[in-house]
Amino acid sequence: MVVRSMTWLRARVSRGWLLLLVPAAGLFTGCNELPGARTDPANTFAYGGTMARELGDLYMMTFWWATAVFVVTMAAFFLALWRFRERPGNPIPRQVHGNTTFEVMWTIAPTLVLVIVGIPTIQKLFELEHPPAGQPPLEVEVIGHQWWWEFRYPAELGGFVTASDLHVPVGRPVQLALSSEDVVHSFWPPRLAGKRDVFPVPATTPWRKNHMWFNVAEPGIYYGQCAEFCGIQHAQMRFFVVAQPENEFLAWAQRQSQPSPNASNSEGQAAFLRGGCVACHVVNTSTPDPNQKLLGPNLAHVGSRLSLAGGTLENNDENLARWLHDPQAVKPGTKMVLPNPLSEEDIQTLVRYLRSLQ
Ligand code: HEC
Ligand SMILES: [Cu+2]
Repeated sequence: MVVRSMTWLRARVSRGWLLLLVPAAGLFTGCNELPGARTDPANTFAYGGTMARELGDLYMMTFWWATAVFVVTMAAFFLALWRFRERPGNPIPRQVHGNTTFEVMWTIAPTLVLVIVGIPTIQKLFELEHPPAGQPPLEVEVIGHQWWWEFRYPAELGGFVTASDLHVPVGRPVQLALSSEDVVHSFWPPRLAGKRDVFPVPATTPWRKNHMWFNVAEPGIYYGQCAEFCGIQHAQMRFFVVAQPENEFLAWAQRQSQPSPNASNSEGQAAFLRGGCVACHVVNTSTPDPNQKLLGPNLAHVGSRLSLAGGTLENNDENLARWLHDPQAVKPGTKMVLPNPLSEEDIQTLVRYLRSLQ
């Protein structure tokens, strides 16, 4: 079998057409306008802002150097295969093992390539460490939980808390401080920035808090995902960056910082108490006490969110009822464990109540 395929390969190689495949393969893999390039929400080449573009440029620069190395090496390889192929009566070619000139050449050449790729990479690392000066960034605390993301907005905006939806103003840099409430996660908005590991940060090691910044050029919804395997529902630990014009963003922040008009609905509150939801949730727009560790998202404006349970479900009445009926069936392993199953009536009351928290 092996012998047969070697004969097959040799027959083709000697025709030389394999040489053509090499640059062709390079062109195809380097192409960033493949079908769907602009619509795939996780396409890192559909740059959403400055950070994404800078990282993309760096990647493409490395990619083209790697392609050049590949083409040159493969060309030399196939040339040697062809030039020194076995022919009847040919003597064994002169052996160049231990040739000093070659040894020096193939030590210097890769070193040069590494230096050429390395210098701009390290330069960029330092340059991209901080958001561009000039505009004060929006600072948001990001907290990873198994399996949802929490976002805490700064005191100037009201110090409110959201889950899964990270609203940001278009054009302004966003500076995130990342920490985890449990295991190691990784924050990744593919069209906006790279991945950043998110560690548990005890008070004794505050330097473990990681940071990330990006800006968004166009209004829209940008998909995000936890990129570190963090347990059974790792894949359902998503988020959405909702980029809005500054005035819309400020109006949204204003609404989030005030209690929803329906928050004090007594029927809803009673069902919330009866269901034991208060063990893990608050419906609260005031700045959270950093020492208060809640297992579940703050539900103050849950009705206004795009999704439920870390992007598992679209946020609508039907899905919320499904979630309250049996969270474990929707997202097996979720930390939302109800003390008692809810009555059909309480589910309906809670759906009405929570969905009205806009
Ligand atoms: C043992 C803790 C716990 C209890 C009790 C609990 N929850 Fe949860 N809840 C969670 C956790 C954890 C999540 C996040 C689940 C995930 O995405 O994996 C969650 C998510 C939710 C969400 C989705 C919120 C969002 O922004 O994605 C809603 C709505 C919700 N719970 C409502 C309730 C209601 C109503 C009750 C009471 C009947 C309740 N929960 C009881 C822990 C709890
Ligand atoms: Cu995670």
